[in-house]
Amino acid sequence: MSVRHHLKKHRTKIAITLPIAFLLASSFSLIRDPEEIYLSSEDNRFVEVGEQVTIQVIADANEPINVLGATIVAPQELVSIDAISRENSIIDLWTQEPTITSDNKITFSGGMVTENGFLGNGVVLTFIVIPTAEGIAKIDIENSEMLAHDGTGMPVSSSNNALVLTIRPPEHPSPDVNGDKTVNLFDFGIVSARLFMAYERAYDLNLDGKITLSDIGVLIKNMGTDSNLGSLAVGWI
Ligand SMILES: [Ca+2]
Ligand SMILES: [Ca+2]
Repeated sequence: MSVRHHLKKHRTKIAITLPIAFLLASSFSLIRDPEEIYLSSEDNRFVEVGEQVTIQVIADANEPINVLGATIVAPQELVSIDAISRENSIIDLWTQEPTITSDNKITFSGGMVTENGFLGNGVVLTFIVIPTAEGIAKIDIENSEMLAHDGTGMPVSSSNNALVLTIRPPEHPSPDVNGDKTVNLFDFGIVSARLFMAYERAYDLNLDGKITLSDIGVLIKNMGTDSNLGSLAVGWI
């Protein structure tokens, strides 16, 4: 069978399967650069206004480093940074202590005093943000730097990974109905089935007292906001 014939015969199947495969791949993506500083939320990243969200700054080094620093930037109109903890930090000596600035940033730098430098994956600091308004809050890392522990002190090439929080109004159920930290087709399947079942508040995503297609609409709007599918609008109404 020719490729063209195969494509023609299976056009519908391919048209449906490809986007699904892409969504699943982006949901389970484990691909990362070798050296990086990234943000990790211990909690679900689908959060509500007023909730405390704990975020860790993690350094991931595949070659030994002994100095690192960065600036964390959080959008002032959506979240406020509430507290910082240096507990269990891989940094032994802070050259710039992490503090919250008036423009909602945390800047820090420091070094690791060990014979072999730091290698692997470790917590740099932990901070808490409190969402203040509904929307998509991109918490970013700027000016990150990691220096090699090889006697040269040269910067190692590193990348940053931002964290995107999707903030819903207070008391609204999370669109991540199965609690696996992503909104995808699994959640879609669960809420779709609920259209035909007895009312449960946990699936009433727009909180209007009934489970309808509007709740599926909320779910779809929240799909893929953690991948690079583009900025999708979020709304609960
Ligand atoms: Ca989910
Ligand atoms: Ca509803």
